[in-house]
Order: sequence, then structure tokens, then C-alpha cells
Amino acid sequence: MPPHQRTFDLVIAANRLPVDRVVDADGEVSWRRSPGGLVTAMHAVMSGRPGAWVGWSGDAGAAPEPFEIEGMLLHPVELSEEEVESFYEGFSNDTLWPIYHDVIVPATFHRLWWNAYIAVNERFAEAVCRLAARGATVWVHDYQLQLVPAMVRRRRPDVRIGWFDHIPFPPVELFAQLPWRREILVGMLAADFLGFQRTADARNFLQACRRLGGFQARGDIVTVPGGPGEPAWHAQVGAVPISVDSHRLAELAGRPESVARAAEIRESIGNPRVMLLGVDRLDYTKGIRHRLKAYEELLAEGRIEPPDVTFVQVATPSRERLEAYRSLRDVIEMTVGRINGEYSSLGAPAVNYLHHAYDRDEMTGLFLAADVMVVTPLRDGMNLVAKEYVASRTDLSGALVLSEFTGAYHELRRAFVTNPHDIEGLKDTMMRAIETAPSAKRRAMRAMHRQVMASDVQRWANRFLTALDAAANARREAG
Ligand code: ADQ
Repeated sequence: MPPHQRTFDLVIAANRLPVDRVVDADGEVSWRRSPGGLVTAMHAVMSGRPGAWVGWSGDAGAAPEPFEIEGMLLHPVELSEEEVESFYEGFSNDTLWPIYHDVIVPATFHRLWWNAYIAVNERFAEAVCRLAARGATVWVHDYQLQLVPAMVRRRRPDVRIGWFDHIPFPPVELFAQLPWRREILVGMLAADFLGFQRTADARNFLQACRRLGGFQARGDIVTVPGGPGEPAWHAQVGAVPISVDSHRLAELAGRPESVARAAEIRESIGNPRVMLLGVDRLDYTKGIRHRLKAYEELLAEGRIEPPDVTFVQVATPSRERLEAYRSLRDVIEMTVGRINGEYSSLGAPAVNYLHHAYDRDEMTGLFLAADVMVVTPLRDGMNLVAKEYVASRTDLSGALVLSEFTGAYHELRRAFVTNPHDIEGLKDTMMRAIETAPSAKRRAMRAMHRQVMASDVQRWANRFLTALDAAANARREAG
């Protein structure tokens, strides 16, 4: 059967397809599976049942034809150049992203962006409905697609719909700023089950439903009244924190090549006694500026000194067409330049600042090389980097400095916990992570490693789908 006529028992909708476009030397285009944990998890849950993934390819203009990769049908959704600006960069990343991350930078509101958000969500919903078999499970991901549940439900009452929020759900006072807050709640509430990273995010959502939507929310169930002659709808809400592919990461970390690469990395930066590491998308939510400030002050006060202690910061540029991201990049690069001008010597830079995207092997080498992993977001849904570091430390050495404003903090309580706004506190926490006796660090890392190994990304996906099935079954029995 031609790919566009097939239907599937599991349909995923996410802003991006799980592949990267590769162009070889002859100009030949192919697709390579992207390395993320979400993709791995989806593969695991799809094994044995036919699955499809609806998403954007990352390039503006006509969408490529649907294609199959490793047994999964990928269905590209078209975004015009104008929609990339209004739906993706605009409404998703310049309206919703700041509101959902504590308004660290101000949010921008444009009615035209909202119209584009509706139009693109409709396009995703249409594709989902075309691909979903009767009674299929539809799993919608993240803030770019909050209207999709209702748009699918309207056309396809037979399917079960789950929605997962990868980023925080904001406190009601911030969510209230959105002119379209009620429409967004109604869009989401057509799902059978809505999953969030933290209990606090689920609680914020329930409160928004109550206070801004006027819906009844009892326990973890929100009731949406039906139209005339229709029954009420019940949506179930819960916290299902995402994780990483822990076993694969631990296996990679155990390979002799990874250990050798870690030694090479340390050698290449002047063999410091202590290597501090940060790995982030260049985003104002990640607290990169705060951690560099703390590091610079520790250098200025003579509490640490390169080449004895050195910092490696991997910062992948992202969303560069938005002003907030461009100016962040300028500030970070100026700070790195100033620190290096002041404190580096030949062959021993105080900060090694890297922009590249790395494959998993190289990332594992970096994690193994780092004595202290510094994770200091001002707000972060989960932060997978923290969990990846812990999963990679199979010898139970190393230390994790972790912001209390990440989802990961709620599981990794044995980290060196910090409030990144408190620069003095952050400095002291970084020093404690460096100076605490190896035996105490080992005990903490053992507890965290056990935690991350026990709840990996496959378990997360299974927990989500089990909660979704339970919610959909309860609804069917009631109706
Ligand atoms: P992100 O904000 O992108 O994710 P994060 O959770 O840290 O943040 O995930 C980043 C991923 O990209 C990690 O797997 C990391 O290893 C990888 N990565 C980072 N820099 C890289 C580089 N230079 N080369 C290669 N890989 C790199 C959003 C939310 C988070 C939430 C996740 C998952 O903002 O809060 O944890 O989704 O739900």
C-alpha cells in the first residue's frame, strides 16, 4: 500500500521530525535519525506496532513526501517561510516560551502570530487524523501543539489522545497574561491524559483550568461541560517526569574508547586537576551567564586558578533569528573573552568555549572527563544533561551542581543544589562540589545513578501510555 494510504495504531505529533537532513558531497539528500532520547523511547514503544510521526522537517517551504525510517512512517508537515517566523519563532518561541519560563525575558504578543499558530496546529491535526487507525493512540508533544488535541478530537472521537508538556507549565499569574489563555486550555483539555514534568506543573495547569477557564478541577481530573445534549468531558492530569536512555549511556561510558577519549580531552586542555563542564543550548533559561559570573568571581578572588581548575562550556547556538538569543550570545562571548583575557595562559585557557554539535560518543567523552557538571538553569522543564551526566558516571565519581529550578532537581536531590540567582551561594556550591571528599561525592553519585538507571526513558514512555490507557478506559466505561 502506498505510504500515504496506510493508517497506524500509534501516531506521534511533535514540532520536529526525529531526523536530520543530511546532504552529501554530491548534493544527494538523505535523512539520519536524530540522536535524542525521545526518539529512542518512541522506537521502544513502537516496536511491534505500526507507528507514524508527524512533524516539521526544519526547512521552510514545500514538505518532502512521507518516508519510512527504521519501521516508522515519517510524515513531514509544511511550514512556509512566513509561518516559520510567525508560528515557530514568533508565537512558540517569543510568546509561549518566555511566559512558560518565568518571563526571564519579556514575552511578545501579536494577533497575527496567534492566527498562524491556529493554522499550523490545524495542519498537524489534519495529518494526524489521516494517519490514525480506528481507536489509535495519538501522542501530542509540547507547547507548539497545544490546540491539536481539540482539533483531532473534533474530527476523530474514536482515538485516544495524550499530550505531554516538555517545558514548565507556568504559575497562573503568568499564564493569565496570554490573551488566548482560555482557547489554549480548551485545546489541551480535549486530551484524555495530560502529562507534565513536575507535580508543580500539573498543579499550575489545574489552577489555570479552575481560575482562568472556569472549569471544575477535582483531584487530578478536569471536567469540561459538553454542549447541549452532550455528556461532560473528563481530562486526567498527572506528573510523568521524562528521563534519558540510561542503559545505553552507561554502556557507552563503559567502553575503553570513551575512557580514552576522556583522557584525551583532559590532556588537550592542559590536564587540569579539576575540569568543570556546562552543556546547554544557548538559551537565556539555562543560566550560562550566572555560572560564568560565579566562575569569574572565584578566579578574581583567587579561590581557584587555571590550569589547576578549568571550565569547558559547550553552548549550541539556537533560535538565532530572535533578538533575545542574539544578544545573549553576544553577552556570553564577551564574558568568555574577558575571562580568558584576564586569567588564561598559553595552552591553558580559563574557559574552553565550544559551539559544535557533538555525537553521543564525544558527549560521553566530555561527561567522563568532567569532575564537576554545572547545571544552573533559571527555569527548565527537566534538563536531560543532568541525567545524562549521572547515567554516564558508572564509576560513581564526579559531582553535579544542580539548580533547584530544574525538573531534574526533584529527582536528583543528592546533587550540590543551588539557586543560580544567588551568585555568592553558587560560588560556594561550586567550591563544595570541587572540595568535598571523594567518598562523600561517591555516596551521592551512587544514589543518583541508581535513580537514573531505574527510571529511564523507556519507563517514562510506558508510564505515560499506561496513564493514557487508564484515562481513556475510564472515560469509555463512564460513557
Ligand atoms: P532542551 O531545552 O533542549 O529540552 P535538555 O533537557 O538539556 O534541554 O536537552 C538537551 C539535549 O541536547 C540533551 O540530550 C543534550 O545532551 C543535547 N545537547 C546539548 N548540547 C549538545 C551539543 N552541543 N551536541 C549534541 N547534543 C547536545 C527541552 C526542555 C527540557 C526537557 C527536554 C526533554 O527545555 O527542560 O528536559 O525538552 O523533555
